[in-house]
Parts: sequence; C-alpha cells; structure tokens
Amino acid sequence: MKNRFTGCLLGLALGDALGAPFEGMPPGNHIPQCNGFLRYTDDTEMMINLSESILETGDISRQSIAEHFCSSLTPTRGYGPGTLKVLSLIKSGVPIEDATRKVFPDGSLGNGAAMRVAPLGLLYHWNERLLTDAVSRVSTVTHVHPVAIDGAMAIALTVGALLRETVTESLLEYLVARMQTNIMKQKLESISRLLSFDISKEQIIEELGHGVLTHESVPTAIYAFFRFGDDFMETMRFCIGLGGDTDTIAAMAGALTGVYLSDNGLPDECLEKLENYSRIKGLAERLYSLSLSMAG
Ligand code: AR6
Ligand code: MG
Repeated sequence: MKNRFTGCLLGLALGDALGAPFEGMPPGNHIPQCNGFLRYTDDTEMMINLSESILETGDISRQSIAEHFCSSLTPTRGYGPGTLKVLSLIKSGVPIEDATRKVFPDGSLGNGAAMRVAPLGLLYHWNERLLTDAVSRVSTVTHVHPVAIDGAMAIALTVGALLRETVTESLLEYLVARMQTNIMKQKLESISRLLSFDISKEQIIEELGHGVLTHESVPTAIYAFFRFGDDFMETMRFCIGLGGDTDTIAAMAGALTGVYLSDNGLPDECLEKLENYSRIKGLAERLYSLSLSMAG
C-alpha cells in the first residue's frame, strides 16, 4: 500500500516533468526523455504544497492550503494565468470566495484543480464521503466552476478506487454516476466505446480533447490510463504524443498509472533525474501514515 502511495505522487511528478518540454505542441511522435534533469511544473508544485499543508495541519484547512499555494509559488513553473491572478488576489487579502470569481465569473474551467488532487484520493480512499468533501474544499480554493470540480472528483475518485480494488470497466460507470455536470458525464461515458476499437491520436483529440480545459483533458488522461496503464512509459508516450497540455495530461495519467503499478512500476532511470524525488517520496510516505491513523 505504501508503495502505491509513493507510486501515485512520483507518477504525477514524473508525468508532469516528462510532458513539460512538449507543452503546446501539435500532436506528433514526441518521445519523453529521461537523459537530463527532470524539472516539474505548477501541477507538481501545487500537489506538493497541498500535501505539505495537509501534513502540517493534519486536516483540510482551506486557509492553510491557500497560504501554501501563495507562499511557495514559483512564477516560472507555468501556472495558468487565471490561477496566478486568483492567488495574487488571495495574497493581497481578498477573501477566497471573491477571488475565485474575479477572473471568470462562473469560475475557472481549467484543469488546475484536477491536476493537484491525487493526494486526496490516497488519504481518503477508505471513505468516499470524506474524499469528495475534501476534493470540493481543495478545488474551490482556486477553481469553483462545476466542471473543474467534477474533473478533480474524477481523478481523486479513480485514485481511491484503484487503491481499494482491481480495475474493471465498472470503474468507469462508478465515475460517471458521480459526475454532477453533463459534459463530464458524457465524456467519461464515451471512454468505454473509445476503448473498444483501435483509434488514432487525431480521433482521441477530437472526441476527448488535449487542451487546458477540464473536460478536454481529464477524460483523456483517464482514457490513457485504461488503455495503456499496464506500462508507465507507454502511457506517457501516448499522452505526450497528443501534444497540447502534455504536462498536465501526463501528470494526471501518471498519478493513476503510478497508484495502479506502485513505485516499482516506474522507471528508475527517470526517477533518478526527477527534481525533488526524495521530498515527494517522503510526502507520500507521510500521507500513508496519516491515512492509516485517520482510518483507525
Ligand atoms: N471561460 C473561458 N475560458 C476559460 C475559463 C472560463 N470559464 N476558465 C479557464 N479558461 P487557468 P489552471 C481558459 O488560468 O486551470 C497550466 O499550464 C483560460 O484561457 O485557471 O490553473 C497548468 O499546468 C485560462 O487561462 O489555469 C494547466 O495545464 C485557461 O483556460 C493549465 O495551465 C486555464 O485556466 C490550467 O491551469
Ligand atoms: Mg503545468
């Protein structure tokens, strides 16, 4: 179980760092490289800040999470412009509830909530109500759009379900039943059909998307896991070959593949090059201990 916690967070960070050099490119035969330093982006930085806040307070404190997001923010890690603005408003004293609607009145539709919530699926895998409550509270520190919250739910619920049971097609039905928005329901519902035949990158991009919006990236990452999740690097090559928001799609699929395979399934030659490898591994181990003590 502990190795699956570390596999999840290291898989997320590795996917993020492997995808980062290809962000914004058109689809192509992009090959993820582990021959140089693997620097991660905002996805992993936010996942780390969230985990550190939880371990510090032993709880989900929105105020503490917001403070960690703001005080440990590295501007050069490629944050979405909306999230940067929301965090700078919070830092200047604007209440979270107001800040999250200043850029987009209905809230951000970006995948910035989904990319960071994998630790919540780990921590609360034993209690779905606590898990969904935590996802909702953590997402809405920056992302209040219902589609963005649904995307975060889909990722964290998948992580939780993978820790509890083996993967079956019914996992997709389980996720669909928990979506609150039609677009996320429809997209996740279509994955079973798309898995039933050989399909090109271009068709996947057309059907599921490869962009920064939640409904154009979360279903794609879940599809990638179901199709290639037995092999971490195969999952990475697929996600990165799509182009577009490569780092975040690979980060989300990396978290799912990592929890499924455990850290033994991640390539050592890449982990050796990953920025802050030991720190991320340590956070996962401490979340494992916290989860055990919470579950009693
Ligand atoms: N209406 C129209 N466009 C929107 C809306 C909306 N309601 N919400 C978001 N966008 P943002 P994130 C567009 O800035 O979700 C980084 O690379 C708009 O163009 O809230 O934290 C991360 O690694 C907006 O700037 O950021 C992720 O991959 C963009 O979506 C990615 O960016 C992203 O929303 C998203 O990060
Ligand atoms: Mg990123």
